[in-house]
Amino acid sequence: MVIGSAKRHLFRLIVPALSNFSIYSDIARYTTALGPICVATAANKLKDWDVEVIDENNCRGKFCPKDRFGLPDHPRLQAERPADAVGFYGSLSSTVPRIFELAEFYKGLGVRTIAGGKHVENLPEESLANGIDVVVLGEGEETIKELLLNVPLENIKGIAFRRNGQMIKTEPRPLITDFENQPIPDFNLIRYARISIYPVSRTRGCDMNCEFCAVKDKTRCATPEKMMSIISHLAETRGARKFFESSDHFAANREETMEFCRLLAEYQKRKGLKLKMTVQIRLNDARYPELLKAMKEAGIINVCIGYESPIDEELISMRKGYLSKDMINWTKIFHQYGFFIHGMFIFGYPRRNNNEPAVKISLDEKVKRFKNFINRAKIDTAQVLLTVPLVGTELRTRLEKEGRIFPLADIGWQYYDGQFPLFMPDDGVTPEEMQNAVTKIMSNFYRFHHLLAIMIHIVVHFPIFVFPAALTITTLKTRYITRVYNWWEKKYFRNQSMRFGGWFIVRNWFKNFRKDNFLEKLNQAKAKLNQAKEKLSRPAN
Ligand code: B12
Ligand code: SF4
Repeated sequence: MVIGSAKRHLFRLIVPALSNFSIYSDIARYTTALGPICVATAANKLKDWDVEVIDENNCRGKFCPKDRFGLPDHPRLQAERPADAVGFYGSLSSTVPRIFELAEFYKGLGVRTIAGGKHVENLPEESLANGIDVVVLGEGEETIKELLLNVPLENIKGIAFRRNGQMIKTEPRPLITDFENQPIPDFNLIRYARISIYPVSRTRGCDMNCEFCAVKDKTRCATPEKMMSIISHLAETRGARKFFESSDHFAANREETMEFCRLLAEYQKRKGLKLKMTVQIRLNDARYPELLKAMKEAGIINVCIGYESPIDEELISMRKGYLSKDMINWTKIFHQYGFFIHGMFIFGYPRRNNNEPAVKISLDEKVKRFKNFINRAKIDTAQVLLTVPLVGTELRTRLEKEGRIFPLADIGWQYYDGQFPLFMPDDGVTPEEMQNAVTKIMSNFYRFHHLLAIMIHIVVHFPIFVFPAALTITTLKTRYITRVYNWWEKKYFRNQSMRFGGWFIVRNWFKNFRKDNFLEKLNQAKAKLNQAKEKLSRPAN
């Protein structure tokens, strides 16, 4: 569609709803995805365009029209404020069916549809066959401006589109390296959302090369000062107090990371603010005490660490870059600095053939090793997910070659969230057994009895609050009671309440799982794989 009139235009950027199964739905109600905000901010600089972001996972209040599933009602949105172009955040495979559903709707109205993000850029032909006009390959800040300005498609770098039934991919767009000139992400563009956890990011890309990961670009970093200007802007204009640093590796470029931490600590002191930040970091960063100290002083309290597995054969297959021998020690170091650790694990990683171990590890033994490790390392909160053969990864290519991935016609993208078996496991283990193993580990970690532990702590520790409460009442200074409460909360309440909350999430997941016909689909998928295998092994006549 060509947009040539003089009227102002509307670009609507949609963050698609997570599936019913997602264990992230709760947290998604308080935050949003950073990429679409960056793209929307760039588009909003165009003279004739207005921009809005609709995050389907965080649509609150009475003004957002909702359909019978509680999702934004797009026909009504479009009637209220017709968009001339619609963009989709397509990084998470599990949300792709929702994108295609919406894309077909908007395209049917003649609205131009654009999508970007890790899934769609790795499989552009699929999107182009499902209602998307243009797929943006890589970073979208510059590309979106050219698209909305109607630059001829063949002259726009980093896109894929169809012409005469053929897919055309243009020359790759160079990666952004100059973050100084990037505008501050404008969270005012998101409509209907309530944000209490602000996503920010100082670095993009990662120099590691894990086999299962879709992040392939080399690391690039904004300066500590630039990052600080984003944080102070959000703190002062939007009252932001909690941040999620979504860089793949927070400590990439350690010196600059420490400098950023120093600036952050100094800023909070100067402004009398207490900011909370969660970061994603590598476990072996425990080797740098000066880094951990700087992070701690900056108010970083939660670290998300991709442990992946306590089993060496699996770590080698993944190319994680370290083995299990130091994992407990490194974890202890993070704990000594007072960090809460959210440990992220991948269960059932398929071995690479060239790495065949002498002794195969049984499924029960694997479950035991994961549980033992999580207990011994005293991981505060854990996420154990099944292996996901993500598009654009070497893992997917390897499993495809081995004919092990379940056909998408049966096990579709909506199941690509780490909670469903997506390929035939190693060593004759069934996919059902694999899924049960993970739910067993998760149910063992997140239990109802954590509520009892909380109640016991309240009763037992009640006396320690009496004196500070009396001091607070007599002096009218809250610091006495807050100090004791903060200490108690950290030591006795936080983890227990998270684990009790996790019990609800796991319970909910089971409820949704029972309503779904995944197991039937799995049977069909297995049968198809077996047929294909038999066909291959039959001698040609
Ligand atoms: C933060 C994060 C999360 C957060 C928040 C997710 C969110 N809503 O953003 C949380 C913790 C919830 C999360 C959860 C999961 N995540 Co995650 N996550 C990330 C991470 C580390 C950073 C995302 C980010 O902020 N990037 C920075 C921004 C600036 O870049 P961007 O998002 O890529 O956006 C740019 C371009 O893609 C493009 N673009 C994007 N959208 C659009 C739209 C338009 C119209 C245009 C023009 C351009 C455009 O322009 C943007 C600006 O340059 C990415 C890794 C990564 N580097 O992307 C993984 C990543 C997205 N997650 C991934 C996965 C697999 C998951 C999980 C399944 C858990 C897991 N196994 O790791 C769950 C998903 C749960 C579910 N139900 O499906 C994969 C997704 C791959 C895939 N095909 O699905 C990634 C790529 C990491 C990986 N291991 O490969 N994740
Ligand atoms: S899993 Fe983490 S360390 Fe490995 S390549 Fe991806 S972002 Fe980098």
